Amino acid sequence: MDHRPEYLKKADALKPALRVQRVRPVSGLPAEAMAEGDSLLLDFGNHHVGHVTLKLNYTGSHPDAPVWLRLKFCESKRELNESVEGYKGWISRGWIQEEQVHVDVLPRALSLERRYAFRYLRVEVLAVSMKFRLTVEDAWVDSTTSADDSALAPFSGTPEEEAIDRVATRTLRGCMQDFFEDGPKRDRRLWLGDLRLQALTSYATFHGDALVRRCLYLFAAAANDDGQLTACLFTEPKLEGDDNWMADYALFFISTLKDYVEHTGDRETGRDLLPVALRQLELSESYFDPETQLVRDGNAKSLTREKQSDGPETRANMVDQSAFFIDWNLTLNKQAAGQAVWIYCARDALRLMELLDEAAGRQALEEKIEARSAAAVARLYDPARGLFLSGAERQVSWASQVWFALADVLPQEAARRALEAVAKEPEATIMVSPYMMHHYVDALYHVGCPDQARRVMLDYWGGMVKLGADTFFELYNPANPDESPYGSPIVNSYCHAWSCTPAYFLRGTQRKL
Ligand code: RAM
Repeated sequence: MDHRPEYLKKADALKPALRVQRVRPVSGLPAEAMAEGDSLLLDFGNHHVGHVTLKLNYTGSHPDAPVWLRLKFCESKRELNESVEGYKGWISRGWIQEEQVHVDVLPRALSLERRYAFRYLRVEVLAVSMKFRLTVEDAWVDSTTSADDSALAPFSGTPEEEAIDRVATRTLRGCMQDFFEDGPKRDRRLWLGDLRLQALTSYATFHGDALVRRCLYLFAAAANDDGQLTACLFTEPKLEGDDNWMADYALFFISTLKDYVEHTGDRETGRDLLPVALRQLELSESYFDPETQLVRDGNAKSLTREKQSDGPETRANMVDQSAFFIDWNLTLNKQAAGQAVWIYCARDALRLMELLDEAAGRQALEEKIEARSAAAVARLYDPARGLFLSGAERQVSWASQVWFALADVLPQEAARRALEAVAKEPEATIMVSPYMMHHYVDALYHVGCPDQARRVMLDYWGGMVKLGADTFFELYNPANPDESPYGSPIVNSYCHAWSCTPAYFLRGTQRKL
């Protein structure tokens, strides 16, 4: 029987009402009347997600020609200096928050149809006639979120910690709309990998349990005919899974459901969705070589850019259906980390079955975990170097060590040594996203290094705070803050779901309770 329509009904019933707050700029108004070529910068004081209205009027003679405006919405100040013209990256320039509008009649309250994610708005006058000047009398954003601010307990720590917590919770708040968006600027989609981290952070902050439940049902409803979960989905104009499959993201449905049941005690939802979760494990069998019990090598090809004959690198290859995502580092070999992610999620499946008193299949799964852990130690681990190596080229990466630490494959002491050893390998393939950094911090806690975990978190996320972040970015490489896997930072998202987790760590909720 196809349960998807039923799942969709449940998801729809959980659609939240958005909370709206009208916010006006903290600087920029009142402003001088503007002639052609003039511009005005409005600063709304913090990051907002919402709809904007500008109250426009004029001075001088009755307008004898339309006003032509360019409006540029920016999440971070640095975006103000980036230009759309030079953009040649492979993600659509449609995401760039820039508009040109003509206003025929003044006065007018110009309400823009799109929702924007921004703090700064630059209003540039491309044209007014010489007979009048444009005035901006008022401006506001109807800022929306489904997060319940009253559920957020005050947090006290050092000033550094408090600043990080403030930015982290603001990030999650901005992403909490009809569902957990990955980024309210881009891609405005529900991604499974992001959802897992948003859910964990939400339990420690806004307590958006119903929103987590809704998102689990959305994924279940958007599965393909084979039961496979997509990496991300669209809800408009109607629910549809993206044709983008990631092995790790599908498996994280298990962990997200396990965390949800563990946190809420909602066994009914757990039982309802358990078959969807276990189906991901069944489907994941195709990633393994039955001989070696290892994830097949070759996943490094996933998400790499394909060079097109007619020009620069322009598009991502997301075609390999067995691809693990792991991180945005395009040179990362994913075999070892993929193996560890599978073990991690399979362990979560066991825990979920335990929570739901589901005995069937538990022993067989335990045996599989044993076999695949043993295969990893025998074939991927180099005891002399104390490191896991990945793929035919025996690549040393941070991601491999981090995920094997989280997967509990080695005794704690050896897992800790692997994390220490990789730090001494200058050639090791690095982590590039806050998503991967989250797992590094989590791994440090997990192997019993809370001080170092805290330090890494404060340095990394604190680095973004020092750059002036109101919300945490999708990508941040301290050594090169301009880095983007998309060809230019102009399409980067500066309020991004998977970056919100310092609030989860700071507020003391650990993955394994
Ligand atoms: C990017 C988005 C999203 C993430 C995927 C894998 O496209 O930022 O949040 O989950 O990568």
